[in-house]
Amino acid sequence: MDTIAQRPGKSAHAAEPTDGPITLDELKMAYRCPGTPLEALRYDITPTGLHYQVVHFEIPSTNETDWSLRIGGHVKRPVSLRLADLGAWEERTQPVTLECAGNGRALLSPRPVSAAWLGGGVSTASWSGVRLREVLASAGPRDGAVEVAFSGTDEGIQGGERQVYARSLPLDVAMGPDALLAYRMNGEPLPPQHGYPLRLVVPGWYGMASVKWLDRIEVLQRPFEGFQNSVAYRYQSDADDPGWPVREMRVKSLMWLPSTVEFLSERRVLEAGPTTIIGRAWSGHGPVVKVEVAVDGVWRPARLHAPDGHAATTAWQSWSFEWQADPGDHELRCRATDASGDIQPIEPPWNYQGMGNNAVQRLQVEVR
Ligand SMILES: Nc1nc2c(c(=O)[nH]1)N[C@H]1C(S)=C(S)[C@@H](COP(=O)(O)O)O[C@H]1N2
Ligand SMILES: [Mo]
Repeated sequence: MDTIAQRPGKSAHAAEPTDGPITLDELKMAYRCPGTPLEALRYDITPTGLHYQVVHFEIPSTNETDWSLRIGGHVKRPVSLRLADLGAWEERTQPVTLECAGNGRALLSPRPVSAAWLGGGVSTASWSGVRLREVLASAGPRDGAVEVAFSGTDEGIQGGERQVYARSLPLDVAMGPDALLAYRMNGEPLPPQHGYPLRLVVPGWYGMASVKWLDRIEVLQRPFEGFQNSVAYRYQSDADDPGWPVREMRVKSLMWLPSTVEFLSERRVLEAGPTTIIGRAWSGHGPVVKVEVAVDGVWRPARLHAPDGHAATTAWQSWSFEWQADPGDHELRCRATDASGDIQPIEPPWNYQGMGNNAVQRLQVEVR
């Protein structure tokens, strides 16, 4: 198990959780980290410009001519690779659902002060690149290796600590079949905001693991103690609790339905009659096995669609629910269950940094 000690006196969030109004700092973070609009759930693969985005500091001006990927640490042969060198390995393309671990944070009470996500911090892209394990194997991790650390070219200050954005993975995950070193997103070179020229993509894990603007990989003999592992991204009960590391995505689902949306309030209005609610469901703990929809508190099974030509373990699954909408105000909710038996909670699970909120979505609609 991960036993990284939390650093005394350091906190990932600059302010205490609050029930007060959204602050100017949170508004700045919201522009830096835009979410996917709910109606983009119509797409199995989120169009690139609608994919949510997280940038901790600033988008670095990485330039492909100066860039290289260095792999070192506890390896037999340290290597340095240019983008063209990755052509030596077989290219793979796979759809991967990424969700920010802070998604849903602003729905918590009190609200941890950071990126004030509602529900839009989740999207699916088709990523192309080479398998991380094949590239790592060429450097040859030595006996005694336990973790692999990845760092980007972006640098900033968080918790008073100057740092480059860096995260680690346990060796078995890094050497697993799914992790990709990706150089294309939806068939195009990575856009600047999504990690150009190369990023890590770790299916099943919350988004913080998928390091963008990747230029360094280090194989380690002991657990990594970088800020983003040992201070940020932990399930903590309070500022002094070392907590537990945030890892795989908790089971979750979202829904959308055709309706007329009111400016500002996003209140939804639709005509009485048959209507199809559509949605997506995902989990980092095995495929989703069941989705249910509640209309005014009565749960009924939704239809879970077969994965669209891809493995249900790396990307979300689509589902639908036929609803006979009768006039009146209604509350719709949806919840998913995964293969491990985990089911979404009705009430948000609270923790100090607002991580992993997978509570059921609620949608208010007025049927006329
Ligand atoms: N180098 C670097 N990688 C990063 C981040 C970052 O700020 N810097 N943010 C992480 C977080 S918290 C998330 S949720 C995902 C988001 O990926 P996206 O912006 O491509 O959607 O990138 C991750 N990789
Ligand atoms: Mo994130």
